[in-house]
Amino acid sequence: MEKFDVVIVGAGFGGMYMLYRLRKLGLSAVVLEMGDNVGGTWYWNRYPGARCDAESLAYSFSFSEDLEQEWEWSERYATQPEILRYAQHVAERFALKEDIRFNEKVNHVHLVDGLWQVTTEAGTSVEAPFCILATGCLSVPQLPAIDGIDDFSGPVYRASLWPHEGVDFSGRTVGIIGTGSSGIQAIPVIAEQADHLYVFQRTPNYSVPAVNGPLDDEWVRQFKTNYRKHRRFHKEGLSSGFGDLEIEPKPRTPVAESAAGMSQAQVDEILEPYWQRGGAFFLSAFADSLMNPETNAKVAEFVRGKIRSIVKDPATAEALCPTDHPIGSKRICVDTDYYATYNRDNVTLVNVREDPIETITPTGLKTASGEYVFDDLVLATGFDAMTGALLNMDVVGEHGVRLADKWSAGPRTYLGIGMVGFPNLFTVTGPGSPSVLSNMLVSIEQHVDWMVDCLEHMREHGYTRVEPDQVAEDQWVNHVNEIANATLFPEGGSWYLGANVAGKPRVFMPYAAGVGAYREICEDVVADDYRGFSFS
Ligand code: N01
Repeated sequence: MEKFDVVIVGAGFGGMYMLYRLRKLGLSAVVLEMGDNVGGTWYWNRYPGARCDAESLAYSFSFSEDLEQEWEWSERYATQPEILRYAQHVAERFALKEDIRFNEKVNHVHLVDGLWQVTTEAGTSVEAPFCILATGCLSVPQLPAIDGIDDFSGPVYRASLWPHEGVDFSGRTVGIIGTGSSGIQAIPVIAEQADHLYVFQRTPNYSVPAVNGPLDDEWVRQFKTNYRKHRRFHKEGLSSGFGDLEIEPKPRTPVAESAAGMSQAQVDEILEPYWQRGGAFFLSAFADSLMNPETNAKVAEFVRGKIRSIVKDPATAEALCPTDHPIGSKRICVDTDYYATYNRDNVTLVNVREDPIETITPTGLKTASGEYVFDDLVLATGFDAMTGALLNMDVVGEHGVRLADKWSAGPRTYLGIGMVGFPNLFTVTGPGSPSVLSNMLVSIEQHVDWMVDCLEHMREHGYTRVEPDQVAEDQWVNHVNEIANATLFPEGGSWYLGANVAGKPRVFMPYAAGVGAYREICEDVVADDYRGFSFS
Protein backbone atom coordinates (compact mmCIF):
# COMPACT_ATOMS: atom_id res chain seq x y z
CA MET A 1 0.00 0.00 0.00
CA GLU A 2 1.33 3.47 -0.90
CA LYS A 3 2.19 5.61 2.11
CA PHE A 4 1.89 9.37 2.52
CA ASP A 5 1.95 11.84 5.38
CA VAL A 6 -1.59 12.95 4.56
CA VAL A 7 -4.37 11.63 2.38
CA ILE A 8 -6.96 14.14 1.19
CA VAL A 9 -10.35 13.14 -0.18
CA GLY A 10 -11.79 15.53 -2.76
CA ALA A 11 -10.22 17.96 -5.24
CA GLY A 12 -12.68 20.79 -4.96
CA PHE A 13 -11.46 24.10 -3.61
CA GLY A 14 -10.99 22.60 -0.13
CA GLY A 15 -8.80 19.69 -1.25
CA MET A 16 -6.82 21.83 -3.66
CA TYR A 17 -5.93 24.45 -1.06
CA MET A 18 -5.12 21.77 1.51
CA LEU A 19 -2.68 20.14 -0.92
CA TYR A 20 -1.07 23.51 -1.64
CA ARG A 21 -0.59 24.22 2.08
CA LEU A 22 0.69 20.75 2.97
CA ARG A 23 3.31 20.90 0.25
CA LYS A 24 4.56 24.19 1.70
CA LEU A 25 4.91 22.38 5.01
CA GLY A 26 7.05 19.76 3.29
CA LEU A 27 4.55 16.95 3.86
CA SER A 28 3.77 14.30 1.27
CA ALA A 29 0.11 14.26 0.32
CA VAL A 30 -2.16 12.64 -2.22
CA VAL A 31 -5.66 13.72 -3.22
CA LEU A 32 -8.24 11.15 -4.28
CA GLU A 33 -10.98 12.65 -6.46
CA MET A 34 -13.99 10.91 -7.99
CA GLY A 35 -14.29 13.28 -10.97
CA ASP A 36 -11.86 13.40 -13.86
CA ASN A 37 -10.82 16.95 -13.08
CA VAL A 38 -10.66 19.47 -10.24
CA GLY A 39 -13.46 21.83 -9.20
CA GLY A 40 -15.77 19.77 -6.97
CA THR A 41 -19.23 21.28 -6.95
CA TRP A 42 -18.36 23.38 -10.00
CA TYR A 43 -17.21 20.29 -11.86
CA TRP A 44 -20.53 18.49 -11.35
CA ASN A 45 -23.18 21.22 -11.39
CA ARG A 46 -23.23 22.17 -15.08
CA TYR A 47 -26.97 22.74 -15.49
CA PRO A 48 -28.02 25.65 -17.71
CA GLY A 49 -27.81 28.95 -15.85
CA ALA A 50 -25.54 27.62 -13.09
CA ARG A 51 -23.62 30.44 -11.51
CA CYS A 52 -22.44 31.49 -8.08
CA ASP A 53 -24.65 33.51 -5.77
CA ALA A 54 -21.62 35.13 -4.12
CA GLU A 55 -19.88 37.91 -6.02
CA SER A 56 -16.88 36.81 -8.10
CA LEU A 57 -14.33 39.07 -6.47
CA ALA A 58 -15.24 37.66 -3.06
CA TYR A 59 -15.77 34.03 -4.12
CA SER A 60 -12.12 33.35 -4.93
CA PHE A 61 -8.92 32.32 -3.16
CA SER A 62 -7.13 34.94 -1.11
CA PHE A 63 -3.96 32.97 -0.36
CA SER A 64 -2.01 34.27 -3.35
CA GLU A 65 -1.92 37.96 -4.13
CA ASP A 66 -0.50 37.23 -7.57
CA LEU A 67 -3.39 34.89 -8.31
CA GLU A 68 -6.03 37.37 -7.23
CA GLN A 69 -4.43 40.16 -9.23
CA GLU A 70 -3.92 38.17 -12.43
CA TRP A 71 -7.26 36.36 -12.62
CA GLU A 72 -9.95 38.35 -14.40
CA TRP A 73 -13.59 37.71 -13.57
CA SER A 74 -15.94 38.82 -16.30
CA GLU A 75 -19.26 39.17 -14.44
CA ARG A 76 -20.52 40.26 -11.03
CA TYR A 77 -21.63 36.63 -10.45
CA ALA A 78 -19.43 34.12 -12.26
CA THR A 79 -20.92 31.35 -14.35
CA GLN A 80 -20.14 27.71 -13.61
CA PRO A 81 -17.83 27.41 -16.68
CA GLU A 82 -15.86 30.47 -15.56
CA ILE A 83 -15.46 29.16 -11.98
CA LEU A 84 -14.40 25.78 -13.34
CA ARG A 85 -11.81 27.49 -15.54
CA TYR A 86 -10.59 29.31 -12.43
CA ALA A 87 -10.28 26.02 -10.51
CA GLN A 88 -8.31 24.53 -13.39
CA HIS A 89 -6.13 27.60 -13.60
CA VAL A 90 -5.33 27.33 -9.89
CA ALA A 91 -4.53 23.63 -10.26
CA GLU A 92 -2.17 24.31 -13.14
CA ARG A 93 -0.60 27.47 -11.76
CA PHE A 94 0.40 25.64 -8.56
CA ALA A 95 1.08 22.30 -10.30
CA LEU A 96 -1.47 20.59 -8.07
CA LYS A 97 -2.55 17.87 -10.48
CA GLU A 98 0.72 15.99 -10.00
CA ASP A 99 -0.59 14.85 -6.62
CA ILE A 100 -4.24 14.37 -7.49
CA ARG A 101 -5.54 10.97 -8.60
CA PHE A 102 -8.69 11.38 -10.67
CA ASN A 103 -11.55 8.89 -11.19
CA GLU A 104 -10.92 7.57 -7.70
CA LYS A 105 -14.16 7.43 -5.72
CA VAL A 106 -13.35 6.72 -2.09
CA ASN A 107 -15.54 4.09 -0.47
CA HIS A 108 -13.58 3.13 2.67
CA VAL A 109 -11.76 5.29 5.20
CA HIS A 110 -10.60 2.98 7.98
CA LEU A 111 -8.29 3.55 10.92
CA VAL A 112 -6.04 0.50 11.11
CA ASP A 113 -3.18 0.32 13.62
CA GLY A 114 -3.06 4.11 13.91
CA LEU A 115 -3.03 4.75 10.17
CA TRP A 116 -5.86 5.89 7.93
CA GLN A 117 -6.31 3.40 5.10
CA VAL A 118 -8.27 4.95 2.27
CA THR A 119 -9.60 2.75 -0.52
CA THR A 120 -11.40 3.63 -3.73
CA GLU A 121 -14.00 1.81 -5.82
CA ALA A 122 -11.31 1.36 -8.47
CA GLY A 123 -9.26 -0.61 -5.93
CA THR A 124 -6.59 1.96 -5.09
CA SER A 125 -5.50 1.90 -1.43
CA VAL A 126 -3.31 4.46 0.27
CA GLU A 127 -2.28 4.89 3.87
CA ALA A 128 -1.36 7.91 5.98
CA PRO A 129 -1.32 8.95 9.63
CA PHE A 130 -3.56 11.93 8.77
CA CYS A 131 -6.71 12.05 6.67
CA ILE A 132 -8.50 15.19 5.49
CA LEU A 133 -12.04 14.86 4.19
CA ALA A 134 -12.71 17.72 1.78
CA THR A 135 -15.76 16.14 0.22
CA GLY A 136 -17.99 19.21 -0.01
CA CYS A 137 -21.30 20.07 1.63
CA LEU A 138 -23.57 19.62 -1.38
CA SER A 139 -22.05 16.75 -3.29
CA VAL A 140 -24.49 13.86 -2.96
CA PRO A 141 -27.48 14.38 -5.26
CA GLN A 142 -30.89 13.52 -3.92
CA LEU A 143 -33.38 11.68 -6.13
CA PRO A 144 -37.03 12.48 -5.40
CA ALA A 145 -39.13 9.72 -3.88
CA ILE A 146 -41.74 9.66 -6.65
CA ASP A 147 -43.44 6.53 -7.96
CA GLY A 148 -42.38 5.53 -11.44
CA ILE A 149 -39.22 7.65 -11.37
CA ASP A 150 -37.43 4.97 -13.42
CA ASP A 151 -40.25 4.56 -15.92
CA PHE A 152 -39.80 7.77 -17.91
CA SER A 153 -38.82 6.75 -21.43
CA GLY A 154 -37.13 10.02 -22.47
CA PRO A 155 -33.90 11.55 -21.21
CA VAL A 156 -33.71 12.38 -17.49
CA TYR A 157 -31.23 15.14 -16.62
CA ARG A 158 -30.11 15.77 -13.07
CA ALA A 159 -28.94 19.31 -12.31
CA SER A 160 -25.93 18.13 -10.36
CA LEU A 161 -24.90 15.42 -12.85
CA TRP A 162 -25.46 17.38 -16.04
CA PRO A 163 -23.95 15.98 -19.28
CA HIS A 164 -20.61 17.62 -19.96
CA GLU A 165 -21.47 18.17 -23.61
CA GLY A 166 -24.57 20.21 -22.63
CA VAL A 167 -28.20 19.70 -23.70
CA ASP A 168 -30.08 21.44 -26.50
CA PHE A 169 -33.76 21.77 -25.57
CA SER A 170 -34.76 23.50 -28.83
CA GLY A 171 -38.06 22.17 -30.10
CA ARG A 172 -38.57 20.05 -26.96
CA THR A 173 -41.21 19.98 -24.27
CA VAL A 174 -39.51 19.82 -20.88
CA GLY A 175 -40.72 19.04 -17.37
CA ILE A 176 -38.67 20.19 -14.37
CA ILE A 177 -39.11 19.14 -10.74
CA GLY A 178 -37.43 21.31 -8.12
CA THR A 179 -37.53 25.05 -7.46
CA GLY A 180 -34.57 25.53 -5.11
CA SER A 181 -31.48 27.54 -6.13
CA SER A 182 -30.65 25.09 -8.95
CA GLY A 183 -34.15 25.02 -10.44
CA ILE A 184 -34.57 28.78 -10.10
CA GLN A 185 -31.38 29.36 -12.08
CA ALA A 186 -32.11 26.71 -14.70
CA ILE A 187 -35.79 27.52 -15.38
CA PRO A 188 -35.32 30.90 -17.15
CA VAL A 189 -32.56 29.50 -19.37
CA ILE A 190 -34.42 26.31 -20.31
CA ALA A 191 -37.60 28.36 -20.94
CA GLU A 192 -35.74 30.44 -23.53
CA GLN A 193 -34.78 27.31 -25.47
CA ALA A 194 -37.62 24.85 -25.08
CA ASP A 195 -40.90 24.75 -26.95
CA HIS A 196 -42.67 24.40 -23.66
CA LEU A 197 -41.58 24.11 -20.04
CA TYR A 198 -43.69 22.65 -17.23
CA VAL A 199 -42.42 23.60 -13.78
CA PHE A 200 -43.64 21.22 -11.07
CA GLN A 201 -43.38 23.24 -7.88
CA ARG A 202 -44.02 21.76 -4.44
CA THR A 203 -42.70 24.60 -2.27
CA PRO A 204 -42.19 28.14 -3.56
CA ASN A 205 -38.90 29.73 -2.52
CA TYR A 206 -37.95 33.32 -1.90
CA SER A 207 -35.69 34.64 -4.60
CA VAL A 208 -34.04 38.02 -5.02
CA PRO A 209 -32.67 39.40 -8.28
CA ALA A 210 -28.94 38.98 -8.84
CA VAL A 211 -28.71 42.14 -10.96
CA ASN A 212 -25.85 40.43 -12.68
CA GLY A 213 -23.80 42.10 -15.37
CA PRO A 214 -20.32 42.49 -16.80
CA LEU A 215 -17.69 43.91 -14.47
CA ASP A 216 -16.25 47.27 -15.35
CA ASP A 217 -12.47 47.10 -15.89
CA GLU A 218 -11.73 50.34 -14.09
CA TRP A 219 -13.96 49.36 -11.14
CA VAL A 220 -12.14 46.02 -10.88
CA ARG A 221 -8.74 47.72 -11.05
CA GLN A 222 -9.67 50.01 -8.18
CA PHE A 223 -11.26 47.20 -6.21
CA LYS A 224 -8.13 45.12 -6.57
CA THR A 225 -5.96 47.87 -5.15
CA ASN A 226 -7.94 47.34 -1.94
CA TYR A 227 -7.97 43.55 -2.12
CA ARG A 228 -6.16 42.96 1.20
CA LYS A 229 -8.61 45.18 3.06
CA HIS A 230 -11.55 43.43 1.38
CA ARG A 231 -10.26 40.00 2.29
CA ARG A 232 -9.73 40.97 5.89
CA PHE A 233 -13.21 42.40 5.99
CA HIS A 234 -14.73 39.21 4.53
CA LYS A 235 -12.89 37.04 7.01
CA GLU A 236 -13.48 39.06 10.13
CA GLY A 237 -16.08 41.73 9.63
CA LEU A 238 -18.99 39.94 8.07
CA SER A 239 -21.10 37.12 9.32
CA SER A 240 -21.45 35.45 5.93
CA GLY A 241 -17.99 36.17 4.53
CA PHE A 242 -19.30 38.18 1.62
CA GLY A 243 -21.34 41.28 1.16
CA ASP A 244 -22.31 44.07 -1.13
CA LEU A 245 -19.00 44.84 -2.79
CA GLU A 246 -17.86 48.40 -3.15
CA ILE A 247 -14.43 49.73 -4.02
CA GLU A 248 -13.82 50.98 -0.51
CA PRO A 249 -14.54 48.21 2.02
CA LYS A 250 -16.35 49.47 5.07
CA PRO A 251 -18.24 47.83 7.91
CA ARG A 252 -21.84 47.43 6.89
CA THR A 253 -24.33 48.36 9.47
CA PRO A 254 -27.93 47.39 8.77
CA VAL A 255 -30.26 50.29 7.96
CA ALA A 256 -32.24 49.44 11.09
CA GLU A 257 -31.97 47.06 14.00
CA SER A 258 -35.51 45.83 13.47
CA ALA A 259 -38.63 46.26 11.36
CA ALA A 260 -40.77 45.54 14.39
CA GLY A 261 -43.18 48.40 14.90
CA MET A 262 -42.60 49.81 11.39
CA SER A 263 -45.37 50.02 8.85
CA GLN A 264 -45.06 47.81 5.75
CA ALA A 265 -44.61 51.01 3.71
CA GLN A 266 -41.59 52.03 5.82
CA VAL A 267 -40.10 48.55 5.49
CA ASP A 268 -40.67 48.56 1.73
CA GLU A 269 -38.89 51.89 1.41
CA ILE A 270 -35.84 50.52 3.23
CA LEU A 271 -35.78 47.30 1.21
CA GLU A 272 -36.32 48.79 -2.23
CA PRO A 273 -32.67 49.93 -2.76
CA TYR A 274 -31.48 46.48 -1.63
CA TRP A 275 -33.76 44.82 -4.18
CA GLN A 276 -32.53 47.19 -6.88
CA ARG A 277 -28.89 46.56 -5.97
CA GLY A 278 -29.46 42.78 -6.10
CA GLY A 279 -27.95 39.81 -4.30
CA ALA A 280 -28.40 37.86 -1.08
CA PHE A 281 -27.19 40.91 0.85
CA PHE A 282 -30.86 41.90 0.65
CA LEU A 283 -31.46 40.08 3.95
CA SER A 284 -29.01 42.34 5.77
CA ALA A 285 -31.11 45.49 5.67
CA PHE A 286 -32.47 44.70 9.12
CA ALA A 287 -30.21 43.31 11.84
CA ASP A 288 -32.88 40.94 13.15
CA SER A 289 -34.25 39.55 9.85
CA LEU A 290 -33.45 36.01 10.89
CA MET A 291 -34.21 36.45 14.58
CA ASN A 292 -37.44 38.35 14.87
CA PRO A 293 -40.63 36.89 13.36
CA GLU A 294 -42.17 40.34 12.90
CA THR A 295 -39.23 41.73 10.93
CA ASN A 296 -39.03 38.50 8.97
CA ALA A 297 -42.73 38.60 8.08
CA LYS A 298 -42.41 42.16 6.76
CA VAL A 299 -39.33 41.34 4.68
CA ALA A 300 -41.17 38.29 3.31
CA GLU A 301 -44.21 40.42 2.48
CA PHE A 302 -41.99 42.81 0.52
CA VAL A 303 -40.79 39.90 -1.65
CA ARG A 304 -44.34 38.61 -2.13
CA GLY A 305 -45.30 42.13 -3.23
CA LYS A 306 -42.51 42.01 -5.81
CA ILE A 307 -43.66 38.61 -7.07
CA ARG A 308 -47.22 39.92 -7.48
CA SER A 309 -45.96 42.99 -9.33
CA ILE A 310 -43.77 40.97 -11.72
CA VAL A 311 -45.96 37.96 -12.51
CA LYS A 312 -48.96 39.02 -14.60
CA ASP A 313 -51.29 36.09 -13.98
CA PRO A 314 -52.60 36.54 -10.41
CA ALA A 315 -53.11 32.81 -9.78
CA THR A 316 -49.56 32.01 -10.91
CA ALA A 317 -48.20 34.88 -8.82
CA GLU A 318 -50.04 33.59 -5.75
CA ALA A 319 -48.71 30.05 -6.32
CA LEU A 320 -45.17 31.47 -6.48
CA CYS A 321 -45.53 33.35 -3.18
CA PRO A 322 -43.82 31.48 -0.33
CA THR A 323 -45.86 31.49 2.86
CA ASP A 324 -44.83 28.37 4.75
CA HIS A 325 -41.38 29.32 6.02
CA PRO A 326 -39.57 32.43 7.24
CA ILE A 327 -37.56 34.16 4.54
CA GLY A 328 -33.90 33.10 4.79
CA SER A 329 -34.66 30.02 6.88
CA LYS A 330 -34.15 28.10 3.65
CA ARG A 331 -31.23 29.33 1.60
CA ILE A 332 -32.43 32.45 -0.21
CA CYS A 333 -32.19 32.10 -3.99
CA VAL A 334 -30.54 34.66 -6.24
CA ASP A 335 -31.93 34.73 -9.77
CA THR A 336 -31.92 36.29 -13.17
CA ASP A 337 -35.45 36.81 -14.54
CA TYR A 338 -36.94 33.93 -12.54
CA TYR A 339 -40.35 35.39 -11.75
CA ALA A 340 -40.65 37.17 -15.13
CA THR A 341 -40.17 33.79 -16.82
CA TYR A 342 -43.72 32.88 -15.75
CA ASN A 343 -45.04 35.64 -18.04
CA ARG A 344 -43.85 33.63 -21.05
CA ASP A 345 -46.49 31.77 -23.05
CA ASN A 346 -44.33 28.65 -23.16
CA VAL A 347 -44.03 28.23 -19.37
CA THR A 348 -46.64 26.56 -17.15
CA LEU A 349 -46.37 26.44 -13.38
CA VAL A 350 -47.98 23.34 -11.89
CA ASN A 351 -48.61 23.62 -8.17
CA VAL A 352 -47.93 20.09 -6.98
CA ARG A 353 -48.55 21.06 -3.39
CA GLU A 354 -52.22 21.47 -4.32
CA ASP A 355 -52.28 18.87 -7.06
CA PRO A 356 -49.70 16.29 -5.92
CA ILE A 357 -47.58 14.24 -8.28
CA GLU A 358 -48.89 10.67 -8.27
CA THR A 359 -46.48 9.01 -10.62
CA ILE A 360 -43.95 9.56 -13.37
CA THR A 361 -45.16 7.84 -16.54
CA PRO A 362 -43.17 6.76 -19.63
CA THR A 363 -44.32 9.96 -21.36
CA GLY A 364 -44.49 12.46 -18.54
CA LEU A 365 -46.13 12.80 -15.20
CA LYS A 366 -49.55 12.28 -13.58
CA THR A 367 -50.87 14.50 -10.84
CA ALA A 368 -54.02 13.92 -8.84
CA SER A 369 -56.04 15.89 -11.36
CA GLY A 370 -54.24 15.68 -14.68
CA GLU A 371 -51.52 14.36 -16.92
CA TYR A 372 -48.57 16.21 -18.43
CA VAL A 373 -46.66 14.96 -21.45
CA PHE A 374 -43.06 16.04 -22.09
CA ASP A 375 -39.92 14.89 -23.93
CA ASP A 376 -37.29 15.57 -21.27
CA LEU A 377 -37.38 15.41 -17.48
CA VAL A 378 -35.07 17.65 -15.44
CA LEU A 379 -34.55 16.92 -11.75
CA ALA A 380 -33.25 19.77 -9.60
CA THR A 381 -34.20 18.01 -6.38
CA GLY A 382 -31.28 18.86 -4.13
CA PHE A 383 -28.69 17.05 -2.07
CA ASP A 384 -28.11 14.90 0.97
CA ALA A 385 -26.30 17.90 2.38
CA MET A 386 -23.32 18.20 4.73
CA THR A 387 -23.26 14.64 6.03
CA GLY A 388 -24.14 12.70 2.85
CA ALA A 389 -20.66 12.53 1.33
CA LEU A 390 -18.99 11.78 4.67
CA LEU A 391 -21.36 8.95 5.53
CA ASN A 392 -21.32 7.44 2.04
CA MET A 393 -17.65 6.57 2.45
CA ASP A 394 -17.89 4.10 5.33
CA VAL A 395 -15.61 5.94 7.73
CA VAL A 396 -14.51 3.66 10.58
CA GLY A 397 -12.51 5.02 13.49
CA GLU A 398 -11.06 3.68 16.71
CA HIS A 399 -12.40 0.40 18.15
CA GLY A 400 -14.23 -0.21 14.86
CA VAL A 401 -16.74 2.60 15.50
CA ARG A 402 -18.45 3.68 12.29
CA LEU A 403 -19.10 7.37 11.69
CA ALA A 404 -22.61 6.41 10.54
CA ASP A 405 -23.28 4.98 14.02
CA LYS A 406 -21.67 7.88 15.86
CA TRP A 407 -23.86 10.25 13.84
CA SER A 408 -27.05 8.18 13.93
CA ALA A 409 -28.87 10.99 15.77
CA GLY A 410 -27.17 13.75 13.76
CA PRO A 411 -23.60 14.94 13.23
CA ARG A 412 -21.38 15.43 16.29
CA THR A 413 -18.11 17.31 15.87
CA TYR A 414 -15.87 19.71 17.73
CA LEU A 415 -15.80 22.98 15.75
CA GLY A 416 -16.86 21.08 12.62
CA ILE A 417 -13.19 20.11 12.40
CA GLY A 418 -12.71 16.82 14.25
CA MET A 419 -14.54 14.05 16.07
CA VAL A 420 -14.01 11.96 19.17
CA GLY A 421 -13.01 8.44 18.16
CA PHE A 422 -11.56 9.60 14.84
CA PRO A 423 -8.04 10.81 15.69
CA ASN A 424 -6.01 12.64 13.04
CA LEU A 425 -9.09 12.97 10.83
CA PHE A 426 -10.26 16.46 9.87
CA THR A 427 -13.33 17.59 7.95
CA VAL A 428 -13.01 20.75 5.84
CA THR A 429 -16.18 22.83 6.36
CA GLY A 430 -17.73 19.96 8.30
CA PRO A 431 -21.09 20.08 10.08
CA GLY A 432 -20.84 22.35 13.10
CA SER A 433 -18.87 25.01 11.18
CA PRO A 434 -20.30 28.03 9.30
CA SER A 435 -19.74 26.30 5.93
CA VAL A 436 -22.92 26.60 3.85
CA LEU A 437 -24.08 29.72 5.68
CA SER A 438 -20.97 31.50 4.49
CA ASN A 439 -18.82 32.30 1.50
CA MET A 440 -17.37 28.80 1.08
CA LEU A 441 -13.99 30.08 -0.07
CA VAL A 442 -13.59 32.11 3.13
CA SER A 443 -14.58 29.12 5.27
CA ILE A 444 -12.41 26.67 3.32
CA GLU A 445 -9.31 28.83 3.68
CA GLN A 446 -9.93 29.35 7.39
CA HIS A 447 -10.40 25.62 8.05
CA VAL A 448 -7.41 24.55 5.99
CA ASP A 449 -5.17 27.19 7.61
CA TRP A 450 -6.30 26.10 11.07
CA MET A 451 -5.66 22.41 10.31
CA VAL A 452 -2.26 23.03 8.76
CA ASP A 453 -1.25 25.17 11.76
CA CYS A 454 -2.35 22.29 13.98
CA LEU A 455 -0.16 19.84 12.03
CA GLU A 456 2.74 22.25 12.33
CA HIS A 457 2.15 22.54 16.07
CA MET A 458 2.22 18.75 16.33
CA ARG A 459 5.46 18.53 14.40
CA GLU A 460 7.09 21.18 16.59
CA HIS A 461 6.09 19.28 19.74
CA GLY A 462 6.72 15.78 18.44
CA TYR A 463 3.06 14.79 18.72
CA THR A 464 1.68 12.13 16.40
CA ARG A 465 -1.96 12.02 17.46
CA VAL A 466 -4.71 14.62 17.92
CA GLU A 467 -8.31 14.04 18.93
CA PRO A 468 -11.04 16.24 20.38
CA ASP A 469 -12.14 15.63 23.97
CA GLN A 470 -15.63 14.28 24.64
CA VAL A 471 -16.59 17.26 26.79
CA ALA A 472 -15.46 19.73 24.12
CA GLU A 473 -17.42 17.90 21.43
CA ASP A 474 -20.58 17.70 23.56
CA GLN A 475 -20.36 21.36 24.47
CA TRP A 476 -19.83 22.37 20.86
CA VAL A 477 -22.83 20.36 19.66
CA ASN A 478 -24.94 22.06 22.33
CA HIS A 479 -23.57 25.47 21.41
CA VAL A 480 -24.34 24.96 17.69
CA ASN A 481 -27.92 24.03 18.61
CA GLU A 482 -28.25 26.91 21.03
CA ILE A 483 -27.17 29.42 18.37
CA ALA A 484 -29.51 27.90 15.77
CA ASN A 485 -32.42 27.84 18.21
CA ALA A 486 -32.05 31.57 18.82
CA THR A 487 -32.78 32.13 15.11
CA LEU A 488 -35.62 31.38 12.75
CA PHE A 489 -33.48 28.83 10.85
CA PRO A 490 -34.99 25.73 12.50
CA GLU A 491 -38.44 26.75 11.20
CA GLY A 492 -37.35 26.37 7.58
CA GLY A 493 -37.76 22.64 7.06
CA SER A 494 -34.63 22.96 4.94
CA TRP A 495 -31.69 20.82 3.89
CA TYR A 496 -29.73 22.72 6.59
CA LEU A 497 -31.80 20.55 8.95
CA GLY A 498 -31.70 17.39 6.87
CA ALA A 499 -35.45 17.78 6.38
CA ASN A 500 -35.25 17.00 2.65
CA VAL A 501 -33.96 13.46 3.14
CA ALA A 502 -36.35 10.80 4.39
CA GLY A 503 -35.20 9.34 7.72
CA LYS A 504 -32.35 11.83 8.19
CA PRO A 505 -32.16 13.16 11.77
CA ARG A 506 -33.44 16.72 12.01
CA VAL A 507 -30.49 18.61 13.39
CA PHE A 508 -29.47 22.10 12.31
CA MET A 509 -26.03 21.30 10.88
CA PRO A 510 -24.14 24.54 10.14
CA TYR A 511 -22.89 26.96 12.80
CA ALA A 512 -25.02 30.09 12.56
CA ALA A 513 -23.06 32.68 14.55
CA GLY A 514 -21.08 33.86 11.51
CA VAL A 515 -17.56 33.48 10.16
CA GLY A 516 -16.07 36.31 12.23
CA ALA A 517 -17.30 34.93 15.56
CA TYR A 518 -16.36 31.38 14.55
CA ARG A 519 -12.84 32.42 13.51
CA GLU A 520 -12.37 34.11 16.88
CA ILE A 521 -13.39 30.93 18.68
CA CYS A 522 -10.99 28.81 16.59
CA GLU A 523 -8.15 31.27 17.24
CA ASP A 524 -9.00 31.36 20.91
CA VAL A 525 -8.87 27.55 21.07
CA VAL A 526 -5.32 27.67 19.67
CA ALA A 527 -4.25 30.48 22.00
CA ASP A 528 -5.57 28.43 24.89
CA ASP A 529 -3.18 25.60 24.01
CA TYR A 530 -5.67 23.90 21.70
CA ARG A 531 -8.43 23.83 24.29
CA GLY A 532 -10.62 20.76 23.81
CA PHE A 533 -8.04 18.78 21.83
CA SER A 534 -5.70 16.14 23.28
CA PHE A 535 -2.31 15.48 21.75
CA SER A 536 0.05 12.61 22.31
O1 N01 B 1 -31.79 21.94 -3.92
P1 N01 B 1 -32.95 22.35 -2.88
P2 N01 B 1 -30.95 22.85 -4.92
N1 N01 B 1 -41.54 16.34 -5.45
O2 N01 B 1 -32.93 21.28 -1.86
C1 N01 B 1 -37.91 19.83 -4.74
C2 N01 B 1 -26.69 25.44 -3.29
N2 N01 B 1 -26.76 25.97 -4.64
O3 N01 B 1 -30.05 21.98 -5.68
O4 N01 B 1 -38.94 22.29 -1.04
C3 N01 B 1 -41.51 17.63 -5.77
O5 N01 B 1 -32.81 23.76 -2.45
C4 N01 B 1 -37.93 20.59 -3.44
O6 N01 B 1 -39.26 20.84 -3.04
P3 N01 B 1 -39.58 20.98 -1.45
C5 N01 B 1 -27.51 26.35 -2.38
O7 N01 B 1 -26.92 26.39 -1.13
C6 N01 B 1 -26.16 27.17 -4.84
O8 N01 B 1 -31.82 23.75 -5.70
O9 N01 B 1 -38.92 19.81 -0.80
N3 N01 B 1 -40.46 18.43 -5.53
C7 N01 B 1 -37.14 21.82 -3.86
O10 N01 B 1 -37.94 22.71 -4.58
C8 N01 B 1 -28.82 25.63 -2.38
O11 N01 B 1 -29.67 25.96 -1.30
C9 N01 B 1 -26.25 27.73 -6.05
O12 N01 B 1 -41.06 20.95 -1.38
C10 N01 B 1 -39.42 17.89 -4.92
C11 N01 B 1 -36.10 21.22 -4.81
O13 N01 B 1 -36.59 19.96 -5.23
C12 N01 B 1 -28.39 24.20 -2.39
O14 N01 B 1 -27.28 24.17 -3.27
C13 N01 B 1 -26.93 27.14 -7.08
C14 N01 B 1 -39.36 16.54 -4.55
C15 N01 B 1 -34.76 21.02 -4.14
O15 N01 B 1 -34.25 22.25 -3.76
C16 N01 B 1 -29.42 23.22 -2.86
O16 N01 B 1 -30.11 23.77 -3.97
C17 N01 B 1 -27.51 25.91 -6.85
C18 N01 B 1 -40.50 15.76 -4.83
N4 N01 B 1 -40.56 14.47 -4.49
C19 N01 B 1 -27.42 25.34 -5.62
N5 N01 B 1 -38.17 16.30 -3.96
C20 N01 B 1 -25.61 29.04 -6.24
O17 N01 B 1 -24.52 29.34 -5.84
C21 N01 B 1 -37.50 17.46 -3.96
N6 N01 B 1 -38.24 18.43 -4.55
C22 N01 B 1 -26.39 30.00 -6.94
